[in-house]
This record gives sequence, structure tokens and C-alpha cells, in this order.
Amino acid sequence: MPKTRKVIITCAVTGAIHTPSMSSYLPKGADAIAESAIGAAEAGAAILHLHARDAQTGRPDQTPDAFREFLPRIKSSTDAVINITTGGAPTMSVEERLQPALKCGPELASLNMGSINFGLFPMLGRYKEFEHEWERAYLEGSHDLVFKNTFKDIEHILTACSANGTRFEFECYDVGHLYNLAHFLDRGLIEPPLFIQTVFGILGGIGPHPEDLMHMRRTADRLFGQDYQWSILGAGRNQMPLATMGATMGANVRVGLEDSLWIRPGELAQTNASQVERIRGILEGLSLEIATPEEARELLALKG
Ligand code: KMH
Ligand code: ZN
Repeated sequence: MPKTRKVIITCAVTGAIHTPSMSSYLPKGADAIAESAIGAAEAGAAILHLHARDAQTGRPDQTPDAFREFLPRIKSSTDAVINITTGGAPTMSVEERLQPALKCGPELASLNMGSINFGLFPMLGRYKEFEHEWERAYLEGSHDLVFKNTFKDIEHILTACSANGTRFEFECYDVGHLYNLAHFLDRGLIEPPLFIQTVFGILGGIGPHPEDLMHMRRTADRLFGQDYQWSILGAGRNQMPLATMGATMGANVRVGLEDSLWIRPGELAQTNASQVERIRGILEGLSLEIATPEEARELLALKG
């Protein structure tokens, strides 16, 4: 009997892309992040991709202490796999971005597989008023900003976190990033099964067209054969359509307010759990089964 395929739902709880003025539902501060993450896990997310934000200003905070404020609460309430960002915010140095994953030693950490322009500034056109001064400067600054992930940076994060037994969510924003990943695999610095998060619709990366998704899939198949778990992240309005398309083709899915603030056109998502419930309903409607955290650990060969 062939094993039934299980789909891993990742929930990216708050991120560093959106700013508090865009949605009052964006979790900021340890209490809100913990509560929202726990709700997402209860709704069916097997993996929680986590960033920290200052409680007052909502500004991304990449200090290990900020993560230590919510990690114990999440771990004591859920069995979900903890995934700590090493992307932080595109404005931060690589060393700063690395610290929470390095100090907290999670089962998973994100690893961004190449440098890109990271265009947050188009959002300035949509959001005129900002509650906090940092928000406007942050979005404007992305006009002239490179999200830096050189080969040296990637190797540094890879070797530092691997020493703790941490494995990776390899974030690939374009086709070249898949080739970068193949390069590190060839050098023996990473081991299958790879967890490849293909990211669509970030200005500076590959677009959100179904042909883009097909091309990333074909390229990953050619480079990695059966040795990878594929996951789909569609930014903004592309979140649910691309997750659905990918799931029908064998992918795992990522949702959460980090990637989209919306539950449907024109309506803000009030919780991360609502997006998890939405994709879960779609997957179950397609007769796909949802992976538990234990099943996700097995599929991704995590330390547990
Ligand atoms: N916000 C996503 C598009 C990271 O945290 O390493 C990418 C991300 C980066 O999740
Ligand atoms: Zn992230």
C-alpha cells in the first residue's frame, strides 16, 4: 500500500514585511505573537515560522531575548515545529539576523538562498498614514536596498546553525536560488531531504504566474529528484491561489500574516488561525491529508 501523502502547513505568524499601520491584527509583542502562534497550531499548522516584534512600535526585533519571551509559551502549549527566521528584516546585518536561531537552537531555521532587491516600497502607494515614524522610512528605504545573502553569508548561517542540529527552510525567491541550493548540496554542506520554500510574488523575485510555479517545480525536480519536500509561499493576494495550485501538484503550503494580511479580497485576516483554517478546508476539500507536527518531523528528518 502506498503511504498517503501528508501536506505540511507552515504558518508564518508576523514576519518583518508588513507594518502595524497596515493591519491592527498583525501580532506584535511576545503575548500577541505567542497567542497567535498557538491559535495557528491548534488550527492545523505543523510548523510555526517566527519573527519577533517590539510590543509598542511593532518594529522587527532580532534580539534572542525577544524570541525567548515567547518561545517557552509556544512550546508548552503546542507540539508544533519551531522555525526561527534568519532572514530577520532586509535592513539588518547577517550577523544580527543569525543570532536568535544560533542562540535558541530550533529544529528549523529559514535560510535565504540568494541576494535580491526586496521591493516593499510599492506598499507606500496604498498606505498613506503611518502610526509610527519607522514605518515610512522602512518602506521607502527598500527602494535602494539589497537583501544580502552572499555565498559567504549562506555558508556562515548554514554551518553555525547545523552545529546545533538545526535544519532549514530553504527560501528560494527565484530560479537561481535553486541552483545556489544545488551548489551547497554538491559541496556536502547540506543533506537531504531538503525543505524548499519557493517564494512567489515578491518584487525583486520571481512572479506569481502559474507558469512561474511550474518552472520552479520543474527546475527543482531536475536538480533534486525525489530528495526534497516542496512548499509554496505566495505573497499577498497570491497566497491561497498558489498554495492551492501547488498542493494539487504535490507541494506543502505556507500561510500566515507574514505573507498576506488578507483572508479574502478587501477583508483583513483577523488571526493567523483563520488563514490556516482556510487552507486546511481547501486541502481537505481536495481529499488531501494534513501532516501533524510529528509527521512533519519525519518528512523533514528533524531532530525532534
Ligand atoms: N517574508 C518571506 C517572503 C525569512 O524569514 O527568512 C520570506 C521570509 C524570510 O520568511
Ligand atoms: Zn520570515
